[in-house]
Amino acid sequence: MATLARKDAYADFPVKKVSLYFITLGFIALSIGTLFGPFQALNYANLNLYPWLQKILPFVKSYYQGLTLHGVLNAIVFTQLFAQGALLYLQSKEMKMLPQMGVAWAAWWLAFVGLVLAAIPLLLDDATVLYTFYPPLKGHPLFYIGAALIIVSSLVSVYLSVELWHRWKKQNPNKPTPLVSYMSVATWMMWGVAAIGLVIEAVVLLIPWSLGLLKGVDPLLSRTLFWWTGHPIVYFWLLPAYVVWYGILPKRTGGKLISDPLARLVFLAFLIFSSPVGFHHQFADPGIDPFWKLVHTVLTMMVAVPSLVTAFTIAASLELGARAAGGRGMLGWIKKLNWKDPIVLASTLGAIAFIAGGAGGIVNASFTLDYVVHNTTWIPGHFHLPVATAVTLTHMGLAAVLIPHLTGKPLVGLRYFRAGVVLWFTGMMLMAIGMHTMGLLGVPRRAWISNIAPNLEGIYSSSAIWMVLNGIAGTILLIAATPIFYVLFATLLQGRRLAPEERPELEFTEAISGPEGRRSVMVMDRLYFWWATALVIVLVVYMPTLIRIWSTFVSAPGYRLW
Ligand code: HAS
Ligand code: CU
Repeated sequence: MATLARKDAYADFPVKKVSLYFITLGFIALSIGTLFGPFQALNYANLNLYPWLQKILPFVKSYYQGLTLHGVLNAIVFTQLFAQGALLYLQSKEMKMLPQMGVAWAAWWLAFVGLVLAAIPLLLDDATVLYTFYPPLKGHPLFYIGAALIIVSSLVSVYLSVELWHRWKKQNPNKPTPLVSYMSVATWMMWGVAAIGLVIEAVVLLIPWSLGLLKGVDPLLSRTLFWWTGHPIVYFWLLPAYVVWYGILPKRTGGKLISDPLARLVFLAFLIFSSPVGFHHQFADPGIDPFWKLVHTVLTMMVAVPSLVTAFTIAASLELGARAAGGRGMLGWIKKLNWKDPIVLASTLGAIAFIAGGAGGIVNASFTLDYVVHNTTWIPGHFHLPVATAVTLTHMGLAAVLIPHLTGKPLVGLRYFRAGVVLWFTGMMLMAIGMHTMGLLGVPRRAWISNIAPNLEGIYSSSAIWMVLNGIAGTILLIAATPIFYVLFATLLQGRRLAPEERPELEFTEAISGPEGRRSVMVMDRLYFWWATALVIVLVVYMPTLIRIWSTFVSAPGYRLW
């Protein structure tokens, strides 16, 4: 083992350093956000530990403040920063080209400053508005300004990815974009269309309102702009994990991707159909024409199709590798997957959780069924499967390989990491069972129920057992998080570095059916055209409703409830 001077560590490929900075900042956010999770699970086990938490962390004033920190740091900040770091590196590595490095660092600084600005009011209980920041709940201007800077940073990442692709295309005019880069560019282009709603909401409504320049804002208009971004943001979280499932996972278990063009089609479908679906979060909102709710429902069902395709192709790729390693039987091959590999373990467990998470999503997307579960704990039960299990586990698994790969520092404590991953999966599955069932029994989401016990006797008696399960799951998750974060941060902070030839490689999957010589692949490669198509569709399904709501602008003043 050789010790290299720090300054030499990234000299071979400087994008490694900026990617590492994004990923590290993301994990710092996640480790803080995760801390509040068990307290929320225990709230739903009717244990109010907030007075006790206040003694250790005096700035925490309520369940709602903890929930805001949890949602913002985990769901919004961690996922975005990880995508910015990982996708930038994977695309640059595959294209063997550097992105515009100064711009990449500018994106990191924008995200960092945005995070610090938003964190101040969050920690001071001055922006307890939950991660959806629905008006008329009103937060401190710094929160909205910080959040806007974080979004601007993500848009700089859109530019970085597209610019790099554009340069590569100029140098390789008749070649199809390599697969991982294709998936990465499509993801960023999708986000480029998706983010517009939130940008308008922040710049035109929330920031001027919080600064006192606007007397009030229209809650329905704000919610509609929010969900323009709020649904596709979940695919912005998911697609970097899909990049790993398609581009890296099969390789690490000895398999191959079944079809390269099909993987492209999946990402193209996400580019086109991710955004025009936001009304499925607003089925219960008055003031939106049922016709448009129906259109968004149909498109929601369409956007589930690429995930169904993914389920079958990724399972087939895994089976291929496991059978090649001697796996037999209808399900017996599963034992032969390379479970010791952190990417395989974490991503496959995450994908298994997503089978249930996806099924729940389709229930939510069905207009009439959604009325039963809307605003109950069913909804957090649903989304912890895709985002907190499938996406977060995949990112953790990738980080366990990527951090040593980028830094040259050997992973510390792989066995602890694996144990943490299995416990994380177990805890999330148990919590999902508890929350889905409690939701069906009518327990509301986002409620400090352990603090308002006397009013909820009926709910307690019918769902007591599920509440206990929730508490147990939250405790398991606290135990799970400890070794995972310990291993990742101990790896980062150690002084040892491997010699370049000893560093772990990160190889991309090969496909059985490749892209060569296929006209369909070249058609799919016209990404500017598909990007414009995505924008047109989203304008068609949003503009009639937005214009109508705008024309009857209701000016609501701000409220602070907690
Ligand atoms: Fe959702 C609410 C509908 C996917 C996240 N969702 C939410 C919220 C979040 C969220 C955060 O229609 C709450 C927002 C809030 O705070 O109010 N969701 C869907 C639908 C899908 C879906 C139709 N959601 C996601 C993903 C998320 C996410 C992904 C995060 C990353 N969701 C809704 C609706 C609501 C909603 C309504 C509003 C409800 C309400 O009332 O408020 C679909 O895209 C899902 C398609 C997925 C599949 C599963 C495919 C399975 C795969 C794994 C295969 C396994 C393998 C392993 C390969 C069809 C790909 C094999 C291994 C072996 C060893 C065998
Ligand atoms: Cu959605």
